[in-house]
Amino acid sequence: MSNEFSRRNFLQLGAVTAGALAVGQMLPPAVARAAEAAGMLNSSGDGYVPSMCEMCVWRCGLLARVKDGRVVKLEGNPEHPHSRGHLCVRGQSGLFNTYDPDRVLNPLIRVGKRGEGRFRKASWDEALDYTASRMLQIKETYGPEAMVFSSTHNLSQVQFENLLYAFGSPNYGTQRSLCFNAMIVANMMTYGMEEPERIYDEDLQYIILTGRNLMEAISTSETGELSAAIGRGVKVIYLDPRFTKTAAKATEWLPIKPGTDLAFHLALLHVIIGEGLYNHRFVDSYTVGFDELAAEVEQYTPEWAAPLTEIDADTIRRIAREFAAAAPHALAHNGWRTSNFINSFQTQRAITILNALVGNWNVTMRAAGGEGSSALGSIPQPPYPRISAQRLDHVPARFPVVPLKLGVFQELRDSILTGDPYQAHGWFISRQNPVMSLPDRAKTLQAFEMMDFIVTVDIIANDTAWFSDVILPEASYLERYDPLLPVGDRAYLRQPVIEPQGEAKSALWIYKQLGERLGLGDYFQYEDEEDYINQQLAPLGVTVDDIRSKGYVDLPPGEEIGFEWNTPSGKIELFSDTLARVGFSGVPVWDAPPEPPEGQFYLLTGKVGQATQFGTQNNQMLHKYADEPRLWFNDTVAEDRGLADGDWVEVISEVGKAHIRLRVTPAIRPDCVYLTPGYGHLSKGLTTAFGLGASDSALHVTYTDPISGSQALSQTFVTVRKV
Ligand SMILES: Nc1nc2c(c(=O)[nH]1)N[C@H]1C(S)=C(S)[C@@H](COP(=O)(O)OP(=O)(O)OC[C@H]3O[C@@H](n4cnc5c(=O)[nH]c(N)nc54)[C@H](O)[C@@H]3O)O[C@H]1N2
Ligand SMILES: Nc1nc2c(c(=O)[nH]1)N[C@H]1C(S)=C(S)[C@@H](COP(=O)(O)OP(=O)(O)OC[C@H]3O[C@@H](n4cnc5c(=O)[nH]c(N)nc54)[C@H](O)[C@@H]3O)O[C@H]1N2
Ligand code: SF4
Ligand SMILES: [Mo]
Repeated sequence: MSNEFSRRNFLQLGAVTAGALAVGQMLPPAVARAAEAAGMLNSSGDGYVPSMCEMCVWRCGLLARVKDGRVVKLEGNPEHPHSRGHLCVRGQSGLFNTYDPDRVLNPLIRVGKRGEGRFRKASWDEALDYTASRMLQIKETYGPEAMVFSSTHNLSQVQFENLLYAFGSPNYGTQRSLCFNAMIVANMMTYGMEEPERIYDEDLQYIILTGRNLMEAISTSETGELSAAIGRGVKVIYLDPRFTKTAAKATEWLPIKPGTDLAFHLALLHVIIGEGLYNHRFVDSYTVGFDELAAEVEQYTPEWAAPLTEIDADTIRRIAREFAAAAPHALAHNGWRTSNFINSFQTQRAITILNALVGNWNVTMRAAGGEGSSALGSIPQPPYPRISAQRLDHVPARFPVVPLKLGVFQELRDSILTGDPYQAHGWFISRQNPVMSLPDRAKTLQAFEMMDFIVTVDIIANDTAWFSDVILPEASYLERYDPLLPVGDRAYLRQPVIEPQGEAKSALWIYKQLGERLGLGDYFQYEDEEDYINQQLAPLGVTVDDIRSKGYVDLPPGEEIGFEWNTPSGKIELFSDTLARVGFSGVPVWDAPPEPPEGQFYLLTGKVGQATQFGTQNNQMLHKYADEPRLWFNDTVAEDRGLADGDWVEVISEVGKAHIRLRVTPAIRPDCVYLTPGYGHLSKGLTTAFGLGASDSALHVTYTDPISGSQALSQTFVTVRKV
């Protein structure tokens, strides 16, 4: 990364505070005791230990090479279906997260003002006693619902949820509404299941990727499958207003106008139905509502969609015919982070229905195989207290078809500010950086201001921890155990490759200790992490010591259960009565997204291969690989406006400003700009990342799809001016 960002000044500034946070760097390494006892490491700490990556939520299997008690290399475990012997660049860099000089290695209690970054070290006893007493104070004064909990998907989340449900709060914010609510709710309404499994087999011929940038927004196994498919000559149609690395590998890149993917897919449905190209047998046997769908899409001709999408009608018609001809060996990909516009649910519905119409089911898609988790033991616990308080995210009251599990996190944040239907007073956060990941950062910080107490569990002083009252340091994924992860017919183990540095502890330990102090000890009936895993393994007749060196245990084959569409009609619902009954259209309909006013641009976001979200920019190895974050700006527009590559500009939205340099490029539509997410950190405790780039979260206006509760990230419009 470029040094042009006078980082040095920031480093000096940050040194007092950030330096005080970390204490354990260069601690003498302690050989992981259990790995040594199992013979995987010798007494001087040399060997290999199998475990799982945690640099993103995909959790590939890894083999950690340990030398002199330090991790020196991470490799993909060939025995794990998510990695198949490979780790992506983030996975390979994971040891730099563990050995980050900015790691927080002691519990910290805030001493300065919020956001000032002044903390003092505390013992675990003090930090946990203090946290529990503040949480109990809030519970006694305002009720348990006044404590908000939030966390992003992780292996110990089951115990995080245990803590919050036992505490009695209905208020739980997860990344889901920031990420994939639209896709999940669309699949639920259509198929009665969350997400089908995609099959990239030898016969696959045709893929439509709608903003699914698999070459940069990586899931090692699926990215590998797509690469192999491309190698076999599979035709890939890729829709994205940006020319991404996936666009570069695709057969055709369609720089669609943002927010109009719905029009594109409605027109595909029009052609496929109008020309009778659908799979009649499949539609007759497995779907309901074909007539209603056909009546609705009759109006959505390719000629109608062309001016909206800026893709010509002949191209749309040709793609519809090619897709139908390739079916059932064709796949319309649902995408992952599908939260672009308030019409994202309708877009997702149109995509799911497209797959059903041509009968791709069981060929390129199948019901996600039930993981053999039911074969694992669970930890005994009493029933949870009944919760009568409404949820601050207004699910289900304002979002009748959003499952409780998904929720609407950005709405929860907004209700903290409005106090509707009641005022929240405390926030418990784990493995999440909502200060950066929620849209409109200033609003999130205002919500923090309303809090009497904030506690964050993290491995570094991320931006959220920086504004917290207590930071509880988790041991990194190479230093700890987590609950077993069932994938297919095996359950995989995360185990310590090295002993935790400093005073860092596993989340399993932290939640139990806190639970006991909150009077909820009965909900945490495990002695320690190994006992937890042994209780999970008990029905299989093995212990953690038996599975360490392989890193997994085989699960008994699950009972063959016939698959049924879990919808009210028991069929694929092209028309959904559930939607119609709560006042939404039962079939997908065109819903025009707002467009930027004259002179403004769509602000696009999107992952880069070298970073995960808002949590890895401080990793010193990834930092070396990362491009300097700049604002992508169309070359012809730049010329018109007299702007040049490298110019500093001010980007202004309705809610925030950013100061950033331009990357002038033909790789983006003239009406869009793009900013890499994950930069512009506020925490000076991140000495590598602080001072780099600008935050798109500070610019994002909060818009929510009224059906799925997904945030709408491409719906923010900005002006750009030279400074
Ligand atoms: N390296 C890396 N890999 C990751 C992650 C990471 O942080 N880093 N995160 C993981 C997670 S949590 C997720 S959810 C997935 C996300 O994976 P993807 O769903 O692929 O998501 P993004 O990269 O966020 O966005 C994809 C593209 O959408 C485009 N886009 C924006 N608006 C529109 C629009 O209106 N129409 C169309 N067609 N395209 C549009 C953007 O230009 C961007 O290139 O990636 C996962 N994999
Ligand atoms: N502007 C913008 N906003 C977005 C997106 C975008 O592309 N652009 N993407 C959206 C998407 S798809 C998602 S999924 C969300 C993600 O939103 P978040 O989940 O809030 O973001 P992350 O950066 O993944 O936060 C993970 C946090 O976990 C910490 N961490 C890492 N390892 C450990 C560990 O072992 N233990 C603990 N306790 N903590 C650990 C990291 O330091 C980091 O602070 O953001 C959404 N928001
Ligand atoms: S995709 Fe990369 S970062 Fe994510 S778990 Fe796999 S190796 Fe780790
Ligand atoms: Mo995500």
